[in-house]
Amino acid sequence: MGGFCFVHAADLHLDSPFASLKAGSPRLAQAFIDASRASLQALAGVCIERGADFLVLAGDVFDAEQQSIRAQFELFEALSELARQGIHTYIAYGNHDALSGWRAILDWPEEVHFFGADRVESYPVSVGGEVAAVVAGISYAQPAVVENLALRFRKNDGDPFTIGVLHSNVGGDPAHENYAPCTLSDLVSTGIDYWALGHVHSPRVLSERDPAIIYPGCTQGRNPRETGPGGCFVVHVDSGGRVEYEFVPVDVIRWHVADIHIDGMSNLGDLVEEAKAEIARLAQASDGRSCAVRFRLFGRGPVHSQLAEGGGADDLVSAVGEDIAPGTRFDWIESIQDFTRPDVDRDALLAGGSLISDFLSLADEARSGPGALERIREMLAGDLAHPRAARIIRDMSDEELVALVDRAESVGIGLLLGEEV
Ligand SMILES: [Mn+2]
Repeated sequence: MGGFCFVHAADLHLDSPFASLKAGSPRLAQAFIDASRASLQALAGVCIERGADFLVLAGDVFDAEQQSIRAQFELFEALSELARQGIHTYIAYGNHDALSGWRAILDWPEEVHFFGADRVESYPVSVGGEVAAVVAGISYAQPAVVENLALRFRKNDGDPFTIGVLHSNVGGDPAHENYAPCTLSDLVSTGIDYWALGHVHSPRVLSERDPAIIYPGCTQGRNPRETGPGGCFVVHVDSGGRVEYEFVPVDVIRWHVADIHIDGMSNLGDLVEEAKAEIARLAQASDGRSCAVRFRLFGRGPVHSQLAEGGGADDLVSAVGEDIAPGTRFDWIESIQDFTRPDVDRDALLAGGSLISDFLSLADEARSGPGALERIREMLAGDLAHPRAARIIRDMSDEELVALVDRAESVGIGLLLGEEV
């Protein structure tokens, strides 16, 4: 068997509607739609430049079961170009693009292979006239697959190097829907040599080798929860079956969440300056890509009340960010979230023995650990009649809940001191 190279990507979500962005600015939404197409083209470019023999896409290529015509043609164009270069593509569908959905294009190049949903299908891959590998995979028939599909895979003695393509929640990650759930040992026990997974939206290597088990993450982040580089894995397999791989970014707009502490700042000008400096750092770290940034403000000082008087933190967005011009690089501020606290001597208030000191002790207790935070979470969620609002509280991380307690403390101090907050 000769050596070969392939590229592994997943969760392209090509026809994401960016509905929440559209409401703010149609130009911004267009910039993100352009970015999803450009990152697909960059992915195809990586396949060609790295001399890949084939491309593997592990589900959620499309965002919607009823895939948009635009996105289908973009994929058709990109994969047809790869086909002309002799590069085959193997696609398994996931929860967002299950086979039950509608398809506009039926006549794909013969180099593009879609896995069915009835059973694990295997394609032999020839390199230099010899079968170098087998690509095995299965698609979702319906969006919500609860079966452990990993158990259907099997590499037999004497089979060549085998790549398993599957959209799956491995190890019951609570941050993702629990579709086609399986365990790490389910994957290992199949004998498959490389697991090309999809579903988790950040790059994650679950097992380095024997077998390699990898989530490549999404190719282009869509919201502030999808921060950091989006890209694919370029995988080299040598003639002895030894695997080497490298993460290669293909994202066009990169998401960041940046925290700024106002302690020691005397006015809003300092804050704007710091935010601009932070954007410059993020832009540098993003290698010339456009940046979408969410700022979170923390700390205590005079800037807190200036923010309130000045119309709130969101008023700063235009002072810090810039307009989006189509086709050019930009730094866009998604939001500025204010978790700052009033400029008071908290230690003196806590020691004061008044109602305020009792209030501050309660706030300290609320932040004292996961158990205390869980009680707060349940109390808040239980008080909310609207099920969706209750779910938002229940889904909050400990960090977000602490930020909420900080904010409540800040408002409480202001009210107890008779300040306008
Ligand atoms: Mn996905």
